[in-house]
Amino acid sequence: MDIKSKVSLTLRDDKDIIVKSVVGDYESTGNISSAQRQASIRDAKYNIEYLASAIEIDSVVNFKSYVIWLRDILRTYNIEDGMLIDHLNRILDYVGLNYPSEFGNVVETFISEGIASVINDKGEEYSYLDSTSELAELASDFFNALIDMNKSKAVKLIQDVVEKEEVSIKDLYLNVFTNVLYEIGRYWAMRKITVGQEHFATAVTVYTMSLLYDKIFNSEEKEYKMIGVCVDDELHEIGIRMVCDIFELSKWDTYYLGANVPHSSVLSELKRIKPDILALSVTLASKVPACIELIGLVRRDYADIKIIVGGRPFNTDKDLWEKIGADGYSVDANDAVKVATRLVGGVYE
Ligand code: B12
Repeated sequence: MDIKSKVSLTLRDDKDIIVKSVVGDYESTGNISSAQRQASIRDAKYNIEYLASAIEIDSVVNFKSYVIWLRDILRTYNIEDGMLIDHLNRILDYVGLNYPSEFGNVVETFISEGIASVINDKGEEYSYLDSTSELAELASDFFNALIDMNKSKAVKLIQDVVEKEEVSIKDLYLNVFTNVLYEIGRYWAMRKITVGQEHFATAVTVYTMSLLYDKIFNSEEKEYKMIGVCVDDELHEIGIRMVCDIFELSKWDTYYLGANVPHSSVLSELKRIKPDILALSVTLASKVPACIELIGLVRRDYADIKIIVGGRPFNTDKDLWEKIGADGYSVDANDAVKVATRLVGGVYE
């Protein structure tokens, strides 16, 4: 086992003790309620989990992205950046005091880069809807209908452009639904909308996508087969749903297995369906280790199946797909078809 794997394993095994030490210290420095203490413990566990995963997958970039995301969330609660920096330093101090020095060296690289990004990242306002795309106005109208919780308006906006054949399904997926969901996530993280609004927006988007299915699924002859799946414990399934739908439009026979699929179920479907491509989707960087594990299992039994990966951690760290032993990656669902077709020796039209 290499040093990074040892460190991440140790951090996970000792998570509770580390958190007790880090959060316990806070408790003794001020008055905090029991609810605040529980929230601190939960958040500190997430932080250790993300740190351990980032170390395991050797991706400082993903840890920095996580720390900036956390900083921005804490700011919405008026928690100063200094608190986060202090928290990260406490984790580092704990590792320095309790484990061999080479563990401290590994953790220090990640923590110091994380702290540097808290300080240096400007945290400028941005929007996923500020786009030069011709569909920016439609995306913005759809977004507003969702946060107003106006389901019929949202659905009608999309049905109208589809009926008039003004927009292709690929464009709707990539330039409307994806951007809108990213913006919904940003609004949720900035506490500009509630969890309920976020869940509603997600459900209406999935519903609207399903209304397009008679245009996606047809009985045309298919040349290749693919299975699309989210790794174990990963609940974000809309990205891989889009990937599957766009493969289907490109004359692939697709098998969308959805969210949170145990490794054993993926393996049994591989045996049954015998696809040319297995497409794995990950959104949370902390689930990349599960993806690595699954790739290892597939390689052992199904050497012929090509594996492509995609999702947020791979878009954040562009070298990650290669490091974890996948055959291909693409930033979005459209390019995924090109990559896969090339991998199976086909011609992309
Ligand atoms: C909807 C949503 C949820 C829903 C998901 C429901 C569902 N049916 O999928 C629910 C409520 C379950 C959820 C839960 C959580 N979520 Co959430 N969620 C989102 C949200 C708003 C949209 C996700 C989405 O569908 N995006 C649109 C799709 C199309 O984009 P995509 O997945 O990136 O896919 C594109 C590409 O990446 C690529 N692609 C994707 N997969 C693949 C695969 C292959 C092979 C290829 C080639 C390409 C490819 O193609 C796609 C389209 O072109 C995002 C915001 C965001 N930025 O994405 C937050 C977000 C991802 N969630 C977040 C968080 C924190 C969580 C929770 C931890 C919250 C909590 N405290 O409980 C949990 C974790 C649950 C879990 N264990 O997985 C954070 C993650 C932050 C981080 N630093 O990691 C985000 C970014 C929100 C935010 N801004 O803070 N979430």
